[in-house]
Amino acid sequence: HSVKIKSALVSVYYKDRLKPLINFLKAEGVQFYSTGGTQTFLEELGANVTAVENLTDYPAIFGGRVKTLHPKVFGGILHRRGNDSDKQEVSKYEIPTFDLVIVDLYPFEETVASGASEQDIIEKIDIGGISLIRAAAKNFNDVLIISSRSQYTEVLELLQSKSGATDLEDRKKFAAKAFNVSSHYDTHIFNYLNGAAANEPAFKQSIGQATPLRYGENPHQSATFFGDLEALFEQLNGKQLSYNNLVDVDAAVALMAEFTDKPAFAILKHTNACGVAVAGSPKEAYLNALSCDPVSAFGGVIISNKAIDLETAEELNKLFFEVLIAPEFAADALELLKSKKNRILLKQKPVELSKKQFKTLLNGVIEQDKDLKTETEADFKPVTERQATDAEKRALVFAAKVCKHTKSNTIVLAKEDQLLASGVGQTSRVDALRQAIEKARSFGFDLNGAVMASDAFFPFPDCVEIADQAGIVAVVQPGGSVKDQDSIDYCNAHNMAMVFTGVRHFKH
Ligand code: 93A
Repeated sequence: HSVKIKSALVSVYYKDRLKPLINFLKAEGVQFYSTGGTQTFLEELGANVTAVENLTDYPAIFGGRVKTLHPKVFGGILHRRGNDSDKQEVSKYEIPTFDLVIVDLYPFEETVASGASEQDIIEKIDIGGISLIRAAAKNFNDVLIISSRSQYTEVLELLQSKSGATDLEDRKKFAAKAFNVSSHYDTHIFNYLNGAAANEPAFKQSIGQATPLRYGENPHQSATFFGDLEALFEQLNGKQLSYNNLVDVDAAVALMAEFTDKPAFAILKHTNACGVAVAGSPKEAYLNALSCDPVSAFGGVIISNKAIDLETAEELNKLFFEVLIAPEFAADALELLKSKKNRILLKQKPVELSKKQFKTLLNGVIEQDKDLKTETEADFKPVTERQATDAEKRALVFAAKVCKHTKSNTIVLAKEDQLLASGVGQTSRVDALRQAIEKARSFGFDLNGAVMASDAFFPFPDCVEIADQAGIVAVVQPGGSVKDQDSIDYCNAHNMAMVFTGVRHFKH
């Protein structure tokens, strides 16, 4: 049966993102009940709110440890709407009726991860909130439960489509999600108290809430995302991220983490950069990144390490792209970029990412540390007679950073602070180099004076030879081949500078 929402009990830890949903419910004339901090937030939005304390005639006590744990609150959730004796008790004890319960639990897991003291961690074991979730989920026959901030957008869309009402099927679906939330929550508490968190594989720890995706890598593949995207990004515009978007966003964020200083832009397609540049301003960085390969940039995922200002937004607005990620968007820039409804705009939060990565294979999972090693000029070991100039060294550092985030085998060609071209995912390094040279030329780049980075050593001197013939003057590579000397000899005979890093960066 359909239930039109007339009243809602709201108690949430993270308040941001709740605004659109509250505004909708407010317009539907919903009466709100709420706990302290949430009440203040709702009142600021102009909602009509009754404090839980006024409902129960009881203050929050013991520093908030007991605030919603009261028969009037739980009775308001759990009474059976169609049951005559329940109805009598409801009127006898003056119990309200809640059609909707919204809870976002104390962040237990995050508090553990932050290295907080045991006392702080224990205070983050949510008791009232988890009970509200369980109660409302149990009574899905009459009540809709929203058990995490990650569900707000989905619920808003649902309620909008049904004029503020829900069907039994919807409520049951959200009840199942609620027990997913509560069971994960308790598992984390168990792990913490059991001292097991440290030994647990990262892939098990990271399995967060499940969000169904429209489809996987291709439309015939079904897919689910496990995790909390909203902890990392605030989505300011656009449709739900697809499987491929998520993969590219992950690659973009990892690449851009290499560029923290001057304004930088990267454009990615299928996890590889087709444009990267560092410059004096975001606009310049964007235009330089775009000029690398404006053909591939179409439909790409773009990332900036600085706020998007209006002049940059005006340039971006000319391109069809899927996703734009930035730490901040100026109000006027955001307004302009929002003109395309499907464009995904993500404001990246300054949250640390997991240092582990894993994938399935052979019916198992492999887990490894992420490749977080970045070479600087100090790591360069000169191996040729001619030393790289300062400008060449800067370009080599830049090229090595991009190379590290490009699929193997790869060769990356760069000049100063701009990617010229790369050869990606080739079965031989020579093929990667040839692809890069040809690609750079096809976009009108002059390779004279350019530098090259290789993700792994050169087994033969053929790469430096081809590079030299194309005009490339400096090379960075890990070294370590039995035939290193052949490549070094070739460089010495042709006035090329080469440095070794000793660090291989395969990426598959
Ligand atoms: O300490 S609690 O377990 N005791 C409670 O009775 C209780 N009721 C709701 N924490 C409780 N909550 C939690 O408070 C909610 O899960 C939510 O995370 C938070 C909202 O508090 P406020 O509205 O004061 O910011």
